[in-house]
Amino acid sequence: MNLTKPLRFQRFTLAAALLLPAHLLLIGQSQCQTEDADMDDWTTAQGDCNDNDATIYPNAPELCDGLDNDCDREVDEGSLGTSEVCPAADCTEIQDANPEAQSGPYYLNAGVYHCEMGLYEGGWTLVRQDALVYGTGYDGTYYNGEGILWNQVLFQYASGYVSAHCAYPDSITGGCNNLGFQFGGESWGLPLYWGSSTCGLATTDYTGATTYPGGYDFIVSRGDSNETIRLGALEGISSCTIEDNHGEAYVNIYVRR
Ligand SMILES: [Ca+2]
Ligand SMILES: [Ca+2]
Ligand SMILES: [Ca+2]
Ligand SMILES: [Ca+2]
Repeated sequence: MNLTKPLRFQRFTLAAALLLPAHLLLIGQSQCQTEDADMDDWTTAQGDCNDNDATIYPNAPELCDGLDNDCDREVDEGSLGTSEVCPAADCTEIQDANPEAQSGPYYLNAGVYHCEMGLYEGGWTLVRQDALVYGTGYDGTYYNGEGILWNQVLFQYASGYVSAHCAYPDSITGGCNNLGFQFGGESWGLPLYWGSSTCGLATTDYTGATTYPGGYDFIVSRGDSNETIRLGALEGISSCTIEDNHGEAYVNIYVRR
């Protein structure tokens, strides 16, 4: 019987005794009784399903690398969009694949985007932060130029106000608002509660497809689309009475499926 313990065992035991609670110390002792080739503190007998790769062991973080890191026989589960190795189409796909995914930046096919997972059931891809709205015209930028597929757009109030007959945000739930939007080549659209003059501007009525989930935010729904999105103050766009159209507001624009 060999009473001399291997040096590695002695070092581990000393470190473990200083750092680990007793039950973990016992685990450490048992694992050192067999080989741990990749030094990830798990032996094959303990469940290391690849003892030649230290990123692979039971309960390891599941990396986006084409491998089953946590040894549960599923490859890359819950890691979609966490690396440029496996980009997602959009934030809706990430949330579908991992309902626990948190808000933050993710890798999409179109680049790195902020995904909003907690707001209004989540799955939102931010296609523009702080889009400018002003009363005497419109920002010429078409957002979602990358063509991310959507069937809902969230216009989230960020800051400021703009006046074009009625002021946004103060009047948005009170019978009128001055915001309009344009999807692709469509006419400018009207959300619910539109009450001010459009001055003959060609418009598409989205009254039945507009919801107000809270505050001054509003969601517009329609069929699947990858169209661009533009936002403006309709009275200013149609140049009917621009003298009173003062102010600037900023709106975040999100899409989801
Ligand atoms: Ca190992
Ligand atoms: Ca391993
Ligand atoms: Ca896995
Ligand atoms: Ca993996």
